[in-house]
Amino acid sequence: MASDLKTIAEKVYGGERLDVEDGRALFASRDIREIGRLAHVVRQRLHGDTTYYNVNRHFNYSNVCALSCKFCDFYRKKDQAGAYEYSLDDVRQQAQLAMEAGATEIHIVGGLHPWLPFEYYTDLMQAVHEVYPELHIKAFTAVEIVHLARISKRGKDIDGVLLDLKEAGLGSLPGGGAEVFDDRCHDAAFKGKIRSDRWIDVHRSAHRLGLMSNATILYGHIESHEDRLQHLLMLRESQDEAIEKGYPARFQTVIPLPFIPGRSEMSNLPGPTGLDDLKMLAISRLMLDNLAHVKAFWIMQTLELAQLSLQFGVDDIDGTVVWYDITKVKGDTSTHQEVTVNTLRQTIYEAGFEPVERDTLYRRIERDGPNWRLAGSEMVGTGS
Ligand code: V47
Repeated sequence: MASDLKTIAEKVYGGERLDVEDGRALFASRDIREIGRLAHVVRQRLHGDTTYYNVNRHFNYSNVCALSCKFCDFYRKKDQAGAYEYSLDDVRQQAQLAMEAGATEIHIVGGLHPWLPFEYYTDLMQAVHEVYPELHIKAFTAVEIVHLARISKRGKDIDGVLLDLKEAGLGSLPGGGAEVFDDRCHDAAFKGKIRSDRWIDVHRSAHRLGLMSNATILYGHIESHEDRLQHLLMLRESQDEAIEKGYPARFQTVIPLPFIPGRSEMSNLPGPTGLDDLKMLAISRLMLDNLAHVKAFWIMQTLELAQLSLQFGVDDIDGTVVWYDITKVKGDTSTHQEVTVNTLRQTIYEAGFEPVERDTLYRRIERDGPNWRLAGSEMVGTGS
């Protein structure tokens, strides 16, 4: 029997898991207020008024990519205008800047570079770690990890790659590269990328090896509501497995990413509307009962919508970011996309919530300018 929002509300109040029919009913419903209200019930139960942000940096080591995904506006082919790859000295400089600013996290991803050797990636981790050991390195999507396994001369498997990176300083995996798990979408928009089973395999390995990770879904392009729902259910199933098997790590956060047409090959598509953004965030909160956090990535959803989304199930609006090269909103071509801590806090306060600075693992941070510490421990004296 098809579900309606009344049945779903009863389940939400009773703390019961929503099933696939409930998910279909949520996507089919036009009652955005009720969907938002229910997601808010779950969010309040889990986090009260707490809303997380962090002081972070993004670093894209290279935009050169062997793939040519149609939705992607970031990749360049080698020798194409605008193609770049950063040296280890550039990386050290980034780590130094992150240290001076008192960042707690650096998020490092790049294209599938055709000739950089495996050692570049471990050296990259080590370079950051040597300059600023307190900085949490969240790096490499599952797609990059599979690429590293392919290029490693000694034929490393996924576990081997993750262990080497971990030893070199890797702290956790970001959620990128998942796109939409559906095969039809895969073949039409990101053929050549790993499929859903491989993406989940990599995260399973990370969780087994004690590396926390995040999960994304790229929505608002050629996928259907059913594709979005199946994607969320696959993530939920994978998290169930991590919990049941007692893996030391799991998915922390889901980050629904709205498709930004930019100058991609799919720039003829409009991308999702604000209403769709709110609905997607709220449904993610409702369906993913075993993931602790839902993040609106303000770079993509905009800070204005991220603020509103706090009433729609979201408890995290990401961080200060500073430089971001993968998507640019408002037709801008600059990679400088930064908000200050004051703006993030003000945005959260104004929406009626309590801003809490977190580290990558959602531990509270106490801060005095660029100097910070995990709540209750020694101050990290990083600022200049
Ligand atoms: O993997 C690429 C997506 C992802 C476009 O784990 C696009 O904390 C929209 O994963 N429009 C990278 N999205 C971003 C990402 C992320 C961001 C913030 C936090 C975390 C985290 C992860 O961006 C890519 C891809 O799925 N992407 N092109 C586009 N045109």
